[in-house]
Amino acid sequence: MRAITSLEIGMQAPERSAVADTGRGGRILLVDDRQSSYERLATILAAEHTIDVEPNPTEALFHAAEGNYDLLIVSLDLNNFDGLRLCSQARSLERTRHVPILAIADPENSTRLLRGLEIGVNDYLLRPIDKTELLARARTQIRRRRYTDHLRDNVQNSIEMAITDALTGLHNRRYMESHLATLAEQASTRGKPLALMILDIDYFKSINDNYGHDAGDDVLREFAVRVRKSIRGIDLACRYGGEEFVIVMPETDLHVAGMVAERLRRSIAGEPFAVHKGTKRIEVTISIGLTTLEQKGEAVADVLKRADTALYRAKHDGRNRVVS
Ligand code: GH3
Ligand code: MG
Ligand code: MG
Ligand code: MG
Repeated sequence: MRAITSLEIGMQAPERSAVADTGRGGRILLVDDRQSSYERLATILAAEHTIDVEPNPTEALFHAAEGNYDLLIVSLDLNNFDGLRLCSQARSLERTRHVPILAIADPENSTRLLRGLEIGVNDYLLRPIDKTELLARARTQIRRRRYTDHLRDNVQNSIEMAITDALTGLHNRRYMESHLATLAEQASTRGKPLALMILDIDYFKSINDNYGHDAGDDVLREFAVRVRKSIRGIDLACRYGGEEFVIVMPETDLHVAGMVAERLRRSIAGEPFAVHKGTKRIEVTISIGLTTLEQKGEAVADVLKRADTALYRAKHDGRNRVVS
């Protein structure tokens, strides 16, 4: 076997992940317009991967973006087309940005390879291609691709967990507090109204006491489902405390917010909640304290306090009602 001719650049080698990944079973797009070349490469790679061949470089980018590939192998010796341009386009497109590229070139094109490395080609091979080396390099890139995807997913999950309430799937209090100030500021600068309501389940403690904590959890989950159905995409709903929720409604005045609150109250009181896997149904009501941003630049703490005072009155006046 001849000496390995190419360098590896790009990210640091991934740490060994918990589940060993062989780098096999990848999806590869091979962009090469020389039949003798791509037939041989495809045959070699097909032993370990699923491989699509695209001889037309102008079509290749489209396929690369649509195909969810683990690796692009691009010949830089294409007829009438600059394989490097394809590589750089793949690097700039959102859908292909993270897909590794393995370039293949004739030895006389090796200066173009250097240019390729500069624009983000991850690895390269010079012709004639050694079978073992091609397979090894493809596996390495595919492993790395999967590992970085896995890291990216983990980061995404951590972010979501940090802002989401695990029981209900609504936003948590921390997220609401960090966003409420922004929403209030936007409302102030745009001269738009902003409504805020605090919702509290009535006698929730007795639901727990009478039917058990699991039944209480079922009620909280179902409550969140009904809340989601009653609000718009731009509204912000969060679990503020145990059985207390906050909904923030941008561009909504007191009159409209009052109708939303009333509809929500009825959607809770009007349909009993199934608990214990549907074997039991219990009546639930909520009380709602509603307010709006009163003046430009008003502190959000004051808005929350006013909603809380209204909620207190709703409780005091007999529960299962909206007070503003
Ligand atoms: P009120 O009508 O005045 O709001 O009465 P309440 O019983 O709803 O109010 P209280 O604040 O006394 O009780 C709230 C209860 O919510 C107490 C607590 O154990 C329960 N709780 C808080 N978080 C959870 C949870 O995640 N799951 C369950 N099942 N119960 C919870
Ligand atoms: Mg209470
Ligand atoms: Mg309560
Ligand atoms: Mg409460």
